[in-house]
Amino acid sequence: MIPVDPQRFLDDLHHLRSFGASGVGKGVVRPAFSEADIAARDWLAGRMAEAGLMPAFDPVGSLFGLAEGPSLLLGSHSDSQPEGGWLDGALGVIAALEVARAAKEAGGPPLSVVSFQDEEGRFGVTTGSSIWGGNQALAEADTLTDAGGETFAAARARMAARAGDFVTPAQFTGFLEMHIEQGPVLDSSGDKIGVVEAIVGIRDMKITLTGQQNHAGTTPMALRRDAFQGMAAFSHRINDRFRNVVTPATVWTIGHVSLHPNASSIVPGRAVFSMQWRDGDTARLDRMEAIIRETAAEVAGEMGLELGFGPLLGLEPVAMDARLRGALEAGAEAEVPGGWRRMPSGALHDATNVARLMPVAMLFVPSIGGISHDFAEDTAEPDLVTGLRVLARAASALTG
Ligand code: HGY
Ligand code: MN
Ligand code: MN
Repeated sequence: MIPVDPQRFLDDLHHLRSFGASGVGKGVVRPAFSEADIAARDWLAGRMAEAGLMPAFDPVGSLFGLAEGPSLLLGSHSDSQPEGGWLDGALGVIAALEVARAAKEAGGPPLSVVSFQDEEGRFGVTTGSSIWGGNQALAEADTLTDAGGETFAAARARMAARAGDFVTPAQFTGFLEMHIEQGPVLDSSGDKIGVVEAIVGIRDMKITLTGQQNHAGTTPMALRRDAFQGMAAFSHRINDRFRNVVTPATVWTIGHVSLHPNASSIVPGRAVFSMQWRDGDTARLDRMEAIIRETAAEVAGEMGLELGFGPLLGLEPVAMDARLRGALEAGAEAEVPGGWRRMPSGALHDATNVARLMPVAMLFVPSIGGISHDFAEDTAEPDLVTGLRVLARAASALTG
């Protein structure tokens, strides 16, 4: 097995947390292209070079540490949610760095490392790997905006001085991504490792309802065209309309809302909100889209509101590669006999996009309390090290 150094791995993981450390628990604020994100990527590039890997930034800010010749690729992302945990993405990047570094020191197999950019979707959905994997054209992605109205093109221009060409995928024989589970399954079962069978699909779009901005004291209820009331009615109605279509595993979220002008004494004239839905079945995702569009049109019609839909972003459900998955399963059984399980992923990951280019597989470590996308996200350190060892075993087996 590749002789990984758990202490060096943990030290690097804690160091990465210092970029954008929130001051609340172990949380981080390191959204894509923020100062903290770019500083973290510069530090990572240095660590890659020290490990004997060649650092290479691509035009969208994803950072690769390349081994010479054909290699197995390991990694994840180092950007965070606006309020993020210290392990989401970071764990897979630093575990990859440690396994590749240890392999190099031991004269072992060539392993490359990646930290994809904007996995957390400040601009799109897993933007950096989505472009690299060919799910989305760069020109199209450049027009995407974040919640503050900045374009992806303007954001990536901040890293232009570092950027080379896109890295050629053909040099990689496959991709392994280690990640925190971000849900309650392993924490409640007591298993130490989850080997992912498939990653769900996702759809995401902005919806805009426009009414009439007006005085909140003088405008009679019957005469109002209130954009917030429209959004609230849509949200309520959609839960009912989905009832016969969804399974207990289907999820949908209105997570970002922008009301205009957002003042107590003004009937809101405009509501822009995100509508996101996820499921393992493409046909169900499509049925849900139709219901969303119909219900929004119905509510807008009844309440005298104008309706607009933003671009529909999406990723299809993806099954993991049997051979790579088998290597992770064998590694898990060797490290924690009987203490691991196969499971689906309800979170999205860069692996979904990379699967368009090469075989991919993923492993999870437990999330304490099942909490993620929150400063409180955490995993017990011995569990982090178990994950590192399983990754190292799988990387050895696949390159031996
Ligand atoms: O939202 C997700 O599933 C991922 O964390 N980007
Ligand atoms: Mn992640
Ligand atoms: Mn995340």
